[in-house]
Amino acid sequence: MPDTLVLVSHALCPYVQRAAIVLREKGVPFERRWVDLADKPAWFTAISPLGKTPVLLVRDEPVFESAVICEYLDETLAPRLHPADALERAWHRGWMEFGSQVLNSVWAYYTAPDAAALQARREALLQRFAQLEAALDAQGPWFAGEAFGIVDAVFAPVFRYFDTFEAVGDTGWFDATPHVRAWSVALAQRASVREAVSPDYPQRLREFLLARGSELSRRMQA
Ligand SMILES: N[C@@H](CCC(=O)N[C@@H](CS)C(=O)NCC(=O)O)C(=O)O
Repeated sequence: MPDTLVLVSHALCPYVQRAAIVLREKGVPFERRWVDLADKPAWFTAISPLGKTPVLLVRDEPVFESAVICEYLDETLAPRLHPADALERAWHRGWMEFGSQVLNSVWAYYTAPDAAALQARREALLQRFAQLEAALDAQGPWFAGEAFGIVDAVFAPVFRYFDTFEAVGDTGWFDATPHVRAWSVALAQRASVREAVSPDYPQRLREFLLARGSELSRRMQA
């Protein structure tokens, strides 16, 4: 009898998407339980020590922190997404953490209070993309070549922000990094990535960005 898996989710959370992508890549059924992070219910704070999504309930036992959830799923369910070699695996884990740092920089970007901060934070992100350009397998389609891995699941939700930024006229993100662009395009087409969010995600993200009161919000309104 397979374990019952419940992914406690927030509609816009990129860390939740990582776990949803890995679950879909594993081909296992799972249930979504949605939570409003602006009004956390008691059942949620009881199972999430840091008050954050995602939490994966495995036979009702909570596993928290997205990287831990992805690693747990990879250790317990086929097919293996991490490389078999320990040194390669360590390298992939480093790039997973890099993905979390890029998410922090994305947050800094869309909350930038003025034009100067927005520009400085854009340049910081472009520098991260240049580092990725040098690190990834130029042949693609995935980060490490032909095998889709957890690093891919980590970066797919990162790139989703840039689809929305580009859609609102904030363009040119990948002009200097063609391999990162190709990687992001391949990720956007992958079924596990598409299904990690609900169809209204782009609209919800737009509303969320507009409501930040930031320089980007003002440019979106203009
Ligand atoms: N390090 C955590 C980060 C998760 C995280 O930041 N989740 C956000 C939503 S995307 C959250 O739950 N924030 C609510 C809060 O901090 O109160 C992970 O990788 O799971």
